[in-house]
Amino acid sequence: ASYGPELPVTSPLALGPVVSPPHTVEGFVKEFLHELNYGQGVALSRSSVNDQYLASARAVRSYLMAQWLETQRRQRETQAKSVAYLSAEYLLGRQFDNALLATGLTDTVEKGLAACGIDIDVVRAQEIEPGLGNGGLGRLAACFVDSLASMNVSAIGYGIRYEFGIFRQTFVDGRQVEQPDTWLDLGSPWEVAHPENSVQVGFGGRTETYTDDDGVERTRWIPDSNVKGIPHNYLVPGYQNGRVNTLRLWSAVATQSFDLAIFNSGDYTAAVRAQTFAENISKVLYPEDSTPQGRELRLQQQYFFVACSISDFLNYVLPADFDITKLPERIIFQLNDTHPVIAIPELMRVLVDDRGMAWDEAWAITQQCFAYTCHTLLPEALEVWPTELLGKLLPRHLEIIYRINDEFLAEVRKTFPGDELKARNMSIIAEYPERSVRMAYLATVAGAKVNGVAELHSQLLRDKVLPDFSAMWPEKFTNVTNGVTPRRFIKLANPLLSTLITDTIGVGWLNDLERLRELEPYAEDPEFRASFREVKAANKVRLRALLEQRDGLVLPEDAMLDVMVKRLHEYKRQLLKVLHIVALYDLVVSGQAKIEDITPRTFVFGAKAAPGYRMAKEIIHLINRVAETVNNDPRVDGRLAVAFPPNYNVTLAETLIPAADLSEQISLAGKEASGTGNMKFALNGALTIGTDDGANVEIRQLVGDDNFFLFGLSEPQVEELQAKGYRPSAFYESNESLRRAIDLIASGAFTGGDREAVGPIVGDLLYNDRFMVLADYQSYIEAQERVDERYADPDAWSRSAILNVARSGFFSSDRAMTDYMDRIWHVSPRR
Ligand code: B1H
Repeated sequence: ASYGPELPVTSPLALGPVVSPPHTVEGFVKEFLHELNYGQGVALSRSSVNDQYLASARAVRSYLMAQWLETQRRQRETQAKSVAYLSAEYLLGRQFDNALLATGLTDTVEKGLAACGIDIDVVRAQEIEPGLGNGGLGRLAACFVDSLASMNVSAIGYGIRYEFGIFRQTFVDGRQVEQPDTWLDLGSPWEVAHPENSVQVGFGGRTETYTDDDGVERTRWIPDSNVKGIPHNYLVPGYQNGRVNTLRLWSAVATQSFDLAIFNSGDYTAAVRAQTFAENISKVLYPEDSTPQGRELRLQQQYFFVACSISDFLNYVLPADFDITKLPERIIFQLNDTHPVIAIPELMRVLVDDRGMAWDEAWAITQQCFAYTCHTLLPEALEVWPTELLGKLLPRHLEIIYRINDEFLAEVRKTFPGDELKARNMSIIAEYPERSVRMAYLATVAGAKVNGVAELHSQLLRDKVLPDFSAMWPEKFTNVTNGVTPRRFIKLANPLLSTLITDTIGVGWLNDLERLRELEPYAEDPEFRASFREVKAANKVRLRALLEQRDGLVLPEDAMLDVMVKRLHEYKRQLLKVLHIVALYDLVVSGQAKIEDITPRTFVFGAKAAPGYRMAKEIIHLINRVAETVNNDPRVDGRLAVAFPPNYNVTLAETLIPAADLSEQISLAGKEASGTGNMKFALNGALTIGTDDGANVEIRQLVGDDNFFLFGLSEPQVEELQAKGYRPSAFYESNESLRRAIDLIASGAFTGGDREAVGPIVGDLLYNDRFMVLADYQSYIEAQERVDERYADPDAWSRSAILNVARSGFFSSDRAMTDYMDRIWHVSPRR
């Protein structure tokens, strides 16, 4: 067995390596029919599309299995240092095409299915993507595990198998309505569950001290309830390199022992309630992005998955005779934001309480086994847990955190003698407004390294969020700029561009993305530019067809495609985009501009709002109302159009991004940690209009100022304006176009005369405007005029677009993984 205790193989029939089915059309068809007939239990002639999808997926999976088993065998043999990525989210996207690409089976399977009378596209469309993440943070985790496998790095991803992923978004009268994401309903062919390798995790109860057999005083935790974590393995194939890594996601179920105790007490309903308590833990993904909910269930989720993961790694992945004092030579746990930070006291608890290690030795080990990535700058997004809640749910962990803090504060007082304020500011425990644990501080104290996700973000993290820590431990802080996987976001998403690239520079660029540089000279080649434009045009045709079939949306032909897709958040400033659209609309309907003088543009939005985020939902409503009005106004004549397809997800992104001309990355400077959509657009030949924020800064530096439309305040200018007192109404009063746009919205022109419906938005813009939409308005409009000018010259535009592709190779997640390996993990790829 690959996972769990090994079996002695007694029969010669069972000896020898596991072999994959032959990579031929016949080989696949045989495997497929086997899965269909014996797995699904249907004849081909009677099979449903779902049967066909499940059987194809399982057939494809069986090609990966031998490699997966071999990857693990080698790992057991070499015991190389591994990376364990701990993340509460993995926004994987569809698996089918990715598995085909990794195995090189795309054509074989297409032909095999065709031989059975099945259209592969129909099968593809049957897959519901596992939406086990909210946005950039979850998608980043998915890109990273892809890159680790593709670079032949020994790595394992740990997370939660949510029964319901990110909600399905629908619009009712323009307002967001959430539907549960029932992604598991029709079967989940990509996972392998191992209930026999389940892990038990405790909650609640109390701690007690006792004297062990050697007369040593020890502490133990006596939980008052527990749940069982069942691992579900997902295969993470490297890109055509024979490695298949593991993503292990945990689902929670009730334990028998716990239930039995209650059953025996005769309280049936209490027993069922216990069952519900357990199963709730992995029930649903919290749909907040960038602002955590301090709910008890969320802390339960966090502890549940990290406790399962640490136990799994120590007890199943490591050999039974492993010398635990050597743990740092074998593993580094990378903490994806603070969500898994409770793993730090958990490892301490396991080492000290369960394994009898001395505190100081355990702490020295723990400090080498964790590294922490911060993904935010917004103060409200930094997770804190009230000590009352933490102590109730995890009493032993709270004690451990207190001791870590005591020893840390002693160190602070030694480093900054007499500075009690410093000690209070740096304390892991905050006293106001409520005694609570600052998870980012805990991660910084315990972690070997702390990194931000783009240069600007890492700098602000050091200077603004954790200045005292970076003064105390400057060498702890580093940057790793995010990246995206070119396999999914170029090769799979944009096959036409991929073919053009390969035809031009040859193969090999997909796992050596800096090679896109070789395209640079072709920016001057009229023939190449024409081919490049053809690719873009074909991708637009593909998008039009999809949106028509998916949502009944009919996009105009031959317009600039101006795209803003990301979570709905005030700091990302979808409202600034709305103001631009409204201003253009106003120019037309007021007769200030002739419609023929307006560059035809189709604006596409994609955005989910956290269900409890009122303002975000109001903004969604406004966008839908503006879309309705603009699209149906005969004076506009279809030259401006707004499309807001519901339920933006990875699958839609893969068709939308390759079709885009213009990428909107317009957050207020200093608020977007990095962004990763920005990278996907640049790599697919869209030009960016953006602020100097997050990774935009690096995109602009790489592609060049001429090929990037920069606008807006810089981060220091934002600070300055804030300090001297920002008055949004001053901008409203002094800028006519802005005033007209806001007045038009306020008049109810887009809401059928209903002014109340837009009251909250207008009021906030004029009297609060925390993210300085009005301050950046003029600069944004001027940048959009530069966009129109460039677009009017197709050769100039294509030249810039090609240079965006050629110069964005840096944003491969392979490069990000190399940076993590060099700066943080100190592991290297296998040969
Ligand atoms: C990012 C989150 C996030 N930053 C809390 N923070 C969550 C915070 O469920 N929660 O409570 C969920 C997600 N997500 C994003 O991370 C940043 O906003 C992006 O700028 C960045 O590109 C991305 C990946 O680093």
